[in-house]
Amino acid sequence: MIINKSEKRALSRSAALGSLTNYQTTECGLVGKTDQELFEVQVYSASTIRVRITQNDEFNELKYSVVSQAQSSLHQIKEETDTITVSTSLISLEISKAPLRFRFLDREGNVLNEDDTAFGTSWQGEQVTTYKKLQAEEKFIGLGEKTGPLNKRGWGFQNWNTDHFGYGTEADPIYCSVPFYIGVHSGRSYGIFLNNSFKTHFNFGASNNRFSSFSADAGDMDYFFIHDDSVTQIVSAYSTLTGKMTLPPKWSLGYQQCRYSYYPDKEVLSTAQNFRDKEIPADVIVLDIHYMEKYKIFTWDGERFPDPESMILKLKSLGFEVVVMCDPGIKIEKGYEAYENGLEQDLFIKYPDGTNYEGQVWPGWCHFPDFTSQKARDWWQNQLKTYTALGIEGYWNDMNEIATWGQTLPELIEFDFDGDSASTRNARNVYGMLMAKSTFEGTKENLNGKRPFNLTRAGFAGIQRYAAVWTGDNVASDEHMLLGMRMLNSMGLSGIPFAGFDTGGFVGNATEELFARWISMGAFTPFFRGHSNVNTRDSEPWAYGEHTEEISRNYINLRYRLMPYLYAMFYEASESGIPINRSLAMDYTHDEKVYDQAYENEFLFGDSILVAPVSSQKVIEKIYLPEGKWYDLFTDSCYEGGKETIVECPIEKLPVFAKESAIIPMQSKVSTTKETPHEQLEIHLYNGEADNSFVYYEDDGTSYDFEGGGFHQRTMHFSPKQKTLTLTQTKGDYKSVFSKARIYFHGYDMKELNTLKTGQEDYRFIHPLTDFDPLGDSISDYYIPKLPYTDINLGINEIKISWS
Ligand code: NBV
Repeated sequence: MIINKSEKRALSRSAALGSLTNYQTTECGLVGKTDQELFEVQVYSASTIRVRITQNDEFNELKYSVVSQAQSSLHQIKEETDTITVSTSLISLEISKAPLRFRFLDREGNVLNEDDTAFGTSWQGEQVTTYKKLQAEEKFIGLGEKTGPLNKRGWGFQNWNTDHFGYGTEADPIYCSVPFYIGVHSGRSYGIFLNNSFKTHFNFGASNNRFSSFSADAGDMDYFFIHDDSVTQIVSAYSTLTGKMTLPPKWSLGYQQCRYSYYPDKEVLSTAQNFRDKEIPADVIVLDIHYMEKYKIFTWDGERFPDPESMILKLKSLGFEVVVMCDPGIKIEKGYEAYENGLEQDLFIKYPDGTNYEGQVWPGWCHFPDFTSQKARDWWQNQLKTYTALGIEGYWNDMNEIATWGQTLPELIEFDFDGDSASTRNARNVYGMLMAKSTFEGTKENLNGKRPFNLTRAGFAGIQRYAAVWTGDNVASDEHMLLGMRMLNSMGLSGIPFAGFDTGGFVGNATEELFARWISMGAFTPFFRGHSNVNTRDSEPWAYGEHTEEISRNYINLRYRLMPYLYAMFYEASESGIPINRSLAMDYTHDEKVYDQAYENEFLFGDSILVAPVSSQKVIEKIYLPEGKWYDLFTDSCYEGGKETIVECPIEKLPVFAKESAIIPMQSKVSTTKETPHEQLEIHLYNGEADNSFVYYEDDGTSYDFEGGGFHQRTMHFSPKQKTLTLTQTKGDYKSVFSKARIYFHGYDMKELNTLKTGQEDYRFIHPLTDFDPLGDSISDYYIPKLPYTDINLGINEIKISWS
């Protein structure tokens, strides 16, 4: 009996992509057909090729993630009997004709990634999956905000934005979905971004030893394949595809203090005042849901906050900015302005019969604005004026998965999807991102040229264009603290540079040691905020006793002193997409040790500082330093890398190292990012063999003037062979706050630098905790003895320092 193809499909449980019937070349690639499917290959850049396959007559185009365009004249096409090859200068995509399968090779002809020959791309009902042959020793990293290990080989994940209070260290899915991962094998790497907002599934050789796969519950198979020489370049190419973070206000890089919730206004003010009295730097106080009247967004609780305007002014005079909680649920209540107005303008999400959906959340039964429509986004912007008019410049988008009691937003709810109409099935994963977009673009417009700070819990690929992302309701435990580090590193690998966690843990109570360790690590994360749940113990830096307070002060001070370095890293991230927190898998991709569960949490904070997260229980720990020389940031002891090393890590001392040849600009102590530091910039130069460059960047930190040239930029170049440090002529017309610099030489023999001065004082990155230090006499180990230095005047012209 002969069974034709459609009968076969009906009978079989899974049907794979058929054979090529015809194709034609296009400007950017080619488009072709099989009996039942339509497919297209488009070149986006030498490193990025898109493949899409559909069983429909045309492709559907998801509007929300990809911001770049396919390019012509970057590729060549060659047809042979069994194959068609589309190649760029970096990738060859070999397409076999019968059956239609895709194989990606590098320019030397090595296989990077190939379809499983039998399954290729297959359908089971509406669900579409692409199966890729597992390569020998293949590792999988990235995939955004995911729990589990750094190397996700053997694990499976789903993307379906979900509110997950106190999620477990292996829970999945949680709040934010980024369907982008990086595969590593045979000394090479590649990235795959699945451009589909339905619920998606990733299998990295979980429960099988044959394939890795990625699926979407419906819609097209639409993926971008990225390959370049390094993981860093792949992440950068992904950020070209899905967009870059714009520079946030500098104050948002300072320490942010949050609590669910500070109220009344007196408590808010006294918390802010405490930071100043205790000389602990901070920039932000966050107002969680209790500032609202009965949790109704755009209102204030009149008893707790009778005069928000004057409270905000007082906070500003103390050097604090305010961030306010924004929940999407609009309470159904007669007379409530946002409700009445939203109803009138008909902008809430709906059931198919046209009635507005009602879901229960903090304020009670609510409607939800349809952020997938321009009309609702405009409305939201207008509503936000109530905050911007008060001088509020920081916004926090929460519960935007959408979270409702019961956590099961019905799948039949309808969304505008910017004119394309969609149901919960394809709108849920992008809803949070579009709320964040609306808040960001709206407040940016309302603030007339000032940069808003925007934070979100839910997001999708591209969220970095609109908001920082934090990892939601984590738990006060050592495992969660270390998991948090891995999650931020994974988010960095997935295009989200501005990421953070609730320092100290949200659910449950931290111990003194846990808080101390967590805040030390938090100082080395892009978004640095302490936060904790209602009904937990107080969790400010001073709430855990004097010793922990001192440790907190030390590391927060260090964070502020590192601001010139950190701000330059933010600038770099906004330009190239390279994250601030970099898993060691970025720079040391093919070093097996990096994936070892004992070392997988380690990361580089910017170019040159390595942080080894350690639990709060440990006073001594084995860490791994990759190849090269590493200097203990606090003692200057030099370690040879490429091996495991035992280090002391009493609770006062987090293992932090400067990389050889590092150039680390720092400033004097300040209590907020707004305070002008001492006019003398510190430039810390570490001895090493490799040449190194650092792009120094400064601007006013608050406006968008940098877009029109209002910045100050110069490259610092260190040549160990020539024994020179060169500061190029400056670019841009912003005047630096630093008129002088002192260059400190680390790891140099004093004699070698006899042309320079010898330090008169001991140089310290952190303050020794004299009264408390358990190491007693060995305290001197925790600061650097004497450093040679030289002073220079900074101007706009090139400066060259040389030593003999
Ligand atoms: O607004 C209250 C909390 C907030 O503090 C937390 O950071 C969010 O992740 N919010 C969730 C709502 C409910 C938490 C149980």
